[in-house]
Amino acid sequence: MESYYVTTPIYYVNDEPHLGHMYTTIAADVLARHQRLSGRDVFFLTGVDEHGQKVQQAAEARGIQPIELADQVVERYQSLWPELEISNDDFIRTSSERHKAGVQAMWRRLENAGSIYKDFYEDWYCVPCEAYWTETQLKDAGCLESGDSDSMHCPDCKRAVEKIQEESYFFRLSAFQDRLVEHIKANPDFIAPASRRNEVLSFVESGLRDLSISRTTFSWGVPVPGDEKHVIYVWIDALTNYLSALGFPEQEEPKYWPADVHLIGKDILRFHAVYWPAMLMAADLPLPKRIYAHGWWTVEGEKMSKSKGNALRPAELLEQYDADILRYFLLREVPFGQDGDFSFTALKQRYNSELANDVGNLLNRSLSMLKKYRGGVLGTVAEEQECDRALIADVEAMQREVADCMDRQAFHLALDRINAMVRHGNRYVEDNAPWALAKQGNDARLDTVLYHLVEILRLVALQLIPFMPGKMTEMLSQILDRPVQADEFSFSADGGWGLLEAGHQCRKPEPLFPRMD
Ligand code: ME8
Repeated sequence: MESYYVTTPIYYVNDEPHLGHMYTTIAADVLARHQRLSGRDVFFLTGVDEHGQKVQQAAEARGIQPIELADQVVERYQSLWPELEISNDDFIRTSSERHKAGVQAMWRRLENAGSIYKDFYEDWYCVPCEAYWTETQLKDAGCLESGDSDSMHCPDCKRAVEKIQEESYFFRLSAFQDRLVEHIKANPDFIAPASRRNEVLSFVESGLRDLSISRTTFSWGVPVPGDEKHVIYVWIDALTNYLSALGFPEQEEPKYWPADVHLIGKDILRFHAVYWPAMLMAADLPLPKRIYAHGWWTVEGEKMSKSKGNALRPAELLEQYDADILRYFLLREVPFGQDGDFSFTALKQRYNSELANDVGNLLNRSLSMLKKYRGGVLGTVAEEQECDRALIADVEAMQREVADCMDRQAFHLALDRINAMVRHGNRYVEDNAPWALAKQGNDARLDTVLYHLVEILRLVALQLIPFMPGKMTEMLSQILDRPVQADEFSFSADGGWGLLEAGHQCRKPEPLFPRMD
């Protein structure tokens, strides 16, 4: 069986999960579920990033040990994911022994390859981003507050950077510049979307400097093997999670490696698309097939921030909305890769027009008519007309096109395509007017039309399972008249047209997406 490995970033434990973390994880879950339905052997990984100066400082501010803070926040993530129907196969913590072993083995491999040397780092550091900046980079980016080089800020997060001066190990990043450029050029799908690929390419082409990869002025991290006063740079530590979770270094060539896709936000593109591939090249390990950097959410037009107190907390959202509705909205509202704005008005509009009026209505009216005119029992299909054949052709085209969209992580287009199918279904109802057929006593045609409607609904629900696993199992239970599990289906076994048999009983419909006022 072909394997498929999808990852999310591992989230920092300095703060609680919010809408942004939820977004990437839902997107990864939708991919994982779609690939499982496609018959792939999927490994879906998420987890938390516990080390580094930022987490240490957050713990100090609360007067607790970093591991205590990590334990508290990990609990938040681990209880949230099931509520959002996240079907991850593993959850990695960077404080775990299996991970530390992976990081130290990675260090040794880089060292043995001659890619690490000791020197002195004297430049700037952004703690919130856990990123190094040179004075020249900061000046070029206009990041001087008050024109005084003692008060610089980070070009990415705009917060104050600090000057550090300490002995440090360095990774020979500069040695990989040409190979990186070559790899990115030779593999157009390696970094997505295309705008991000161009951004990375010009960053790499403008010249890479060696990277400081250890710190000595705090201790919360994985010690450098053989020189324990240094802790390994938190990004070297964190990126290695994608391998340590698979059993590296015990597994030299872990089963699911290389990853099919690392889903990340655009904020951490450089770490994933420059540092990580260079590390893997140095360690002589295969590179991930794809890195997809999605866009940034604002809330009601504003940047989410602690100080504004507007960071949307998943627990509060879940009190108001079903997980499936949130999953649908987040992936439908914004083309994956672009920035987006979360607004409650937009959520309600999309819900009412696409879920209540379109899918919900098609389900409800079809099963109601089946119940009313046929006691809920499907009849045999008489001779098919042109409009019936067009409907079937459209379903088959939808299945192919959705698969293609999902291979490109174009979630919004996949949903758009499924919705077009649903609208076709609703037009088919209007065009064939089953109520008139019933009145005329045209049983043969009535049975044919009702059969086509129920088959459409079944095949639409199958495509929507990855997006709304809860609602779609309810929908399929109504159609199949039995309790079902989201993971019992597959596209190959269940995706064909005409699998429902004459005589099959459907349930009386229960509203799946009642209108929101
Ligand atoms: O960066 N919009 O962790 P982190 C969209 N530990 N996505 C958002 C978002 C927003 N407003 N806010 C956060 C780290 N995200 C590192 C990663 S990986 C080896 C180490 C999502 O807790 C998005 O996926 O800061 C972003 O990349 C990630 O959360 C950053 O999470």
